Amino acid sequence: TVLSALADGVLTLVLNRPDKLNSFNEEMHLAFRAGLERARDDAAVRAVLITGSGRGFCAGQDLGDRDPRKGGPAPDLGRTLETFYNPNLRLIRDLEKPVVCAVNGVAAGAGANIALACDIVLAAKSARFIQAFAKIGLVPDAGGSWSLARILGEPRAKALALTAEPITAERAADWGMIWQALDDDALMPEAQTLARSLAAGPTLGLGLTKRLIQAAATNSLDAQLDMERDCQQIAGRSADYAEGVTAFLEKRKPEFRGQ
Ligand code: LHQ
Repeated sequence: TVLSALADGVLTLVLNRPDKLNSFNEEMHLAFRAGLERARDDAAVRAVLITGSGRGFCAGQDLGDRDPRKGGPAPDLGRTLETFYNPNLRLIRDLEKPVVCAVNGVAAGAGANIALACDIVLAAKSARFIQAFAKIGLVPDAGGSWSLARILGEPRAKALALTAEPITAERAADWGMIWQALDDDALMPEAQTLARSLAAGPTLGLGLTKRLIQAAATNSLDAQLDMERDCQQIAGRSADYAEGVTAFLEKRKPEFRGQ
């Protein structure tokens, strides 16, 4: 349910249930988690690229999994989030390596919010982002209530979440929800080039950069200045910093090893 391949330091994870628009069932949650854990644990992985197979990116939870017409007690969705979604969201955010998301088609519900949790999001112009939850009586999850409010502010976050209206990739880019909307056939080549170039970068420094920018949301300037000091101290001792400066002085391209 998730295709995984490592090449040029990029671990590509492809959500792969195309006939269900790559919606999540338990098996796909666990396969996605295994991919993200590999990204964390395998030093050969220096960037991650997440995308979907077929015409969709991800339609959120597989709604066929819990058919209310079959009767039985109401499901405990809090438990579903705690068991399946939240660990994966935390793995993406805590990973000290860049995560690129190539949104190749519709991203709905938790599928949209998993995309928004990634570090650099590219989307095909034909893709749509839908906070589908309101249509089925749920609340935004997979970090969406947090990321939308933070990225967009209350007016747009509330309108998207309360109406479940789709927005285009171009509008998402205009609003700062994603980095770029690209022509459909340019999406994967551009995403791969970006992921490869990040994977060839100073991984330790990039990981610390991600940590700093994420911490800024809750830090005071004072706390952030302290954190920058501490991170720069670590970065300054890295082999990649020495290589970066040496390459600059020698007027050549640096060869970073990610250390
Ligand atoms: C699907 C799905 C789907 C199953 C398309 N499930 N089959 C967390 C905690 C626990 C539980 C609940 O949820 C959550 C978080 C969430 O993510 S809640 C939000 C769940 N997602 C949605 O509500 C989106 C449902 N899907 C749609 O609204 C549409 O499919 C969209 C707008 C994404 C795409 O529309 P179309 O391009 O018109 O495609 P389609 O609707 O024809 O879908 C194609 C096929 O994929 C179709 O199957 P079929 O056998 O008829 O060809 C759909 O039934 C299936 N599919 N989403 N979430």
